[in-house]
Formats: sequence, structure tokens, C-alpha cells
Amino acid sequence: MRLLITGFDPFGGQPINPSWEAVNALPDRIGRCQLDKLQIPTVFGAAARRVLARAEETQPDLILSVGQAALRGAITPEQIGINLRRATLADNAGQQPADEPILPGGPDGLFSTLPVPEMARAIQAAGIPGQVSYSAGAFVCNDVLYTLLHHFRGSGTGVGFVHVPLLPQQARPGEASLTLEQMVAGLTAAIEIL
Ligand code: PCA
Repeated sequence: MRLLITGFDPFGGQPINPSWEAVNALPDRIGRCQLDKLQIPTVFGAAARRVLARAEETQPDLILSVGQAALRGAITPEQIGINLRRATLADNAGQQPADEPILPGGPDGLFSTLPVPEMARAIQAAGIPGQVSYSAGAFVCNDVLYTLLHHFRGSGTGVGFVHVPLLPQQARPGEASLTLEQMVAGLTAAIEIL
């Protein structure tokens, strides 16, 4: 199976984004999946368009996007994308939408079409903190998840999203983080069951 897997570029003044660091460190093959890795910009609209353009070329069976979620302590497969843009900081193109739909008239929410609870359990079974998340926020990560879920609705192409915590070098004292090795182990375990 062809798995298109994406990570984001750094945003919000951070020098790195753990989502891309982790995706880039994954092996090219995990379980049944051959990985095609793509870095995407933290920009509303443009990020999802980049994924769609690559998917058009390569026709993947599965698409998994990975993003950074500061202050989370676990690797969190996302259950749902919502039709909302609400940004508390500007994206990498200076856009800061306040309460706009991603897709005017579209459904309020769309569930992930990857096996979310099973992925969370597989992460835990690998000894890495893992938990289902019921909100991908309303920033660019949710934008990508919702847009892809809508685009591939009913197509047989599975779409999902996983947030990863900060890396130790990004976290301020007392803030949660996971090491790159933990992120790689957790993502590998989640992909192994796909
Ligand atoms: N995290 C942001 C966008 C890019 C990223 O890595 C988010 O959670 O929306």
C-alpha cells in the first residue's frame, strides 16, 4: 500500500517542527506501507492543496498527516476534522482567519477514515504515550484534515491525522515533550496496523 505521509514546516517562531522531524526520520517501509514523505507549509489552504497535488500524481491508498501540538504529552490520532478556521496566531503566510468555514455549506465535521482507536492502542502497546484526540483544533492542521476528508469522502482513500508533542529542545521547563525516538517508535507502531 502506498502511504502519503506529511509533516509541517516550522511555525510560530519555532526553529523546527517535530512533525516533519519525525516523518523524515521514519523508514521508507513500515508493515504493508511504502511511505512517500512530503513537507507541507503551515498555511491555510495551501497546505491541503500541496497534499492534493501530490496525491493526484501518486494515487496513494492512505494519507496520514502529522502536526505539532504544543502542550500535549502523547501522540494523538485525531478522530474528527471540523469545518472551521479560527487562528490565535498567524500562519506562515500571515493569514489569521477568525471564525470562517473551511468549506462554506460543507458538513460541520467529518470523522477520520483511519482506525483511530486502534492506532492509539498500537502506540500505547509500543510503550509510548498515545491517546485518541477529539479535537485537531481550528488552525492549519484541522484545515488539512477536514479538506482531505472532504475531498476523499467515499473514495476508498483512507485519510487521517496524528498530532505529536514538542521535542525536548522546544519545550519550556515543565512543558510536556517526547523524544524523536519516541515519536518515531509511536508513529511506526500506528502505521504498522494500517
Ligand atoms: N501544527 C499546527 C499547524 C502546523 C502544525 O504542525 C496545528 O496544530 O494546527
